[in-house]
Amino acid sequence: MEQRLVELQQEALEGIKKATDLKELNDIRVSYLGKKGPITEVLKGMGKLSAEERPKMGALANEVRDVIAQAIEEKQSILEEEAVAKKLASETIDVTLPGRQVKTGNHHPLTRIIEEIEDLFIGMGYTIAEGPEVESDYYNFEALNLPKGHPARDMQDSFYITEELLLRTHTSPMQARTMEKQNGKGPVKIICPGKVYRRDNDDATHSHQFMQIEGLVVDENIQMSDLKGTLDVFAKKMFGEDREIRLRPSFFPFTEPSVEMDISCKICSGKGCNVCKGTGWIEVLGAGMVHPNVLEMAGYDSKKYTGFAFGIGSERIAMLKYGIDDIRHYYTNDVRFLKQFSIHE
Ligand code: 2NM
Repeated sequence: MEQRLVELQQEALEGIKKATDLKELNDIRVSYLGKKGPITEVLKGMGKLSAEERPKMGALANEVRDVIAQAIEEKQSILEEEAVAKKLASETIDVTLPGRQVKTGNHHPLTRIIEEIEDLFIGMGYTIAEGPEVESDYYNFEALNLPKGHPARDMQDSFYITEELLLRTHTSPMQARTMEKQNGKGPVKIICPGKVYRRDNDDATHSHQFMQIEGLVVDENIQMSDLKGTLDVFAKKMFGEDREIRLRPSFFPFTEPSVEMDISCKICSGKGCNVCKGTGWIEVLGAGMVHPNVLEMAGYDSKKYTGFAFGIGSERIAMLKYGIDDIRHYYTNDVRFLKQFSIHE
């Protein structure tokens, strides 16, 4: 019996030593230490032993069981540690690997120009006023000194929705609305950016929908020199400090006098080239002193208040600044075009 117990201990210890995973180890525990295991079996035969031998054999059987249990416990913690180490190794992250590149978009060139112009005027104390693209005939024309029958209101030139409603042909209606809200008092200093619509056949320089930024300053003692100084700041900030401006007489129904502003050609510095068509000057925008009729219709006393206004075509400014040769590039969204204005990579 003693011999059998020693053999069992040896067998068990060997099995434990060879076990490679926790399941195998548990099987060993069940088969040696379980109720139906060989040790229990040996103890059942103790009845045949003498009274002196019985306690000795009992003590030995307990010892064997304890040795096996102890060995299983030790092996178990080793296998558990190994399992954790293996899991950690398999989950290791190489923090030195370069990350996957995230593709980012960027602002559209027109958006960039508009925001740049907005910032420039905000810096001079202007606020931004935005309004509806579907306008009434009154604000789009009447309030801007374009009475019924005026040639610029021709059905051929505007997108009418009803007799009284149309897609605005400029952002000036927003300026008429802003002036009107003042109840004939106080200064106005705003820019109105936004989409405008004209019935035109689209080509390299025309689009039936485009973006405008119009400016308006109304106060006591506003003069032509204020307009010229403002436009000079705009031209230099937009196109470079070495640019010069010139104002040519022009005509708009809502301003008197009216002017068009040119900037000196950056390409040839005034000598004449194909960009400025040999003149040395490039037309940039229209402007003028707000017509007394416009001020009066908005509720201002035109003897007390004067003002200047200007209209900037956003597409044209961006075309000049970035050297874009076809207005349609803005709207067709070819990524090869858009990518050239990316601030990334
Ligand atoms: C231009 C040229 C000249 C203009 C006038 C007004 C208003 F509402 F005050 F009468 N807003 N914008 C104006 C003047 C616009 O665009 C070429």
